[in-house]
Amino acid sequence: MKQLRVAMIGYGFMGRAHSNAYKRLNDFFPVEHRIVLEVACARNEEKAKAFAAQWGYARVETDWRKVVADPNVDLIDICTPNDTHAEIAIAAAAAGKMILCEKPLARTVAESQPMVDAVAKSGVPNMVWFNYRRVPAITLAKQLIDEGRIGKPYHFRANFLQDWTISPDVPQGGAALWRLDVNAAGSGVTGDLLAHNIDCAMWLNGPITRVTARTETFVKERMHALTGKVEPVGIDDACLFLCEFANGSLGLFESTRYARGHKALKTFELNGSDGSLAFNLEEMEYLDFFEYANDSHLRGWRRIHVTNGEHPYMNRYWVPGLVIGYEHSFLNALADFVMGLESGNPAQPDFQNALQTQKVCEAVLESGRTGQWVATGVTL
Ligand code: SOE
Repeated sequence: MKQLRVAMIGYGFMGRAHSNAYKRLNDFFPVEHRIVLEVACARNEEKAKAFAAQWGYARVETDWRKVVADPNVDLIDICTPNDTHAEIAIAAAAAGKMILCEKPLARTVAESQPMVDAVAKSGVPNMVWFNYRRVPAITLAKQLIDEGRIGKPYHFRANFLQDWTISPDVPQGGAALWRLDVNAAGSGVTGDLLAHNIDCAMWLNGPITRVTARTETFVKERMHALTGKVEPVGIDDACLFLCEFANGSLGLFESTRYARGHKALKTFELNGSDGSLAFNLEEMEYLDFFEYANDSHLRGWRRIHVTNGEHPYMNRYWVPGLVIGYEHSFLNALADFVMGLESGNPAQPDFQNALQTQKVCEAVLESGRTGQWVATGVTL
């Protein structure tokens, strides 16, 4: 039995999602490593203490540099706002720690590349928490595509729609709303939401080569929670883009925080010569599949209830017909990471892979500014 001593940096929503995964890994997955919740780190000691007590971390720290230097820590989990990812990850790699980093990898490609270089130099295991790949229905979609059941892909379309920033009274910045502050987040829906869709899209359908985008900031000024002043909003509130994939198919993506009534409507559809696949996060236990090869009088969409033992990850959970949820996507991701350590076949997406998503995000934002098609430079 090996210990895997975890240092959690950050205590927000993602800190909770990841902590839940650490707590449950050894209950559900037969891995050799035993997770130890070693230390929770946050600048605010009271918040760190409350988080550690709630989730069962042994101790707290207020300085991430001490955590990175701590010989009793094996793995650094970066759950802090995007502007801090690079500095922490580069220091953690230099200290020889494994790194799990919340998405997106960083704010920009320029900030991400040194992170990729740092883990390459030190050779530490690393992964980015693009959790939706580990929703069993999406993993099943990947399996069906790899089995050749879709044929030649023609179209990939994806949405990620929310509505929580419509009110101009929502401030920007600070612990709760750093996602609205361009300095902390790097971008708006592109890095926060479309990054998930781009990661899944390139995993399922290969590299995105060119994009053309239209971004919009509907609320131009918001009070900044830290300064108390009304300041310009620098993030994209909405982003729509068209793209080309290296395999010749066309992509259509939309994301917004202004789709009244939608909280997290994340969907995708892939249409190929021999079939189509469709997924909707609001019904995440289902994958819809149209197979053209059936006898014509039987042709039609079928709903696969992705809960059988032979479906991805599901043999680790309950009995056929019983569902798992959002939190299990993080648990499945962690299991893949730890199994990757044990098998010597590292789990994806690692930093190098997540850099490719960052490149697409950056090309999308550039196109939003210039109105031109932009090549992504993705190398997968
Ligand atoms: C934003 O509301 C958010 O929490 C993202 O930051 C997550 O990555 C996404 O999965 C759900 O929405």
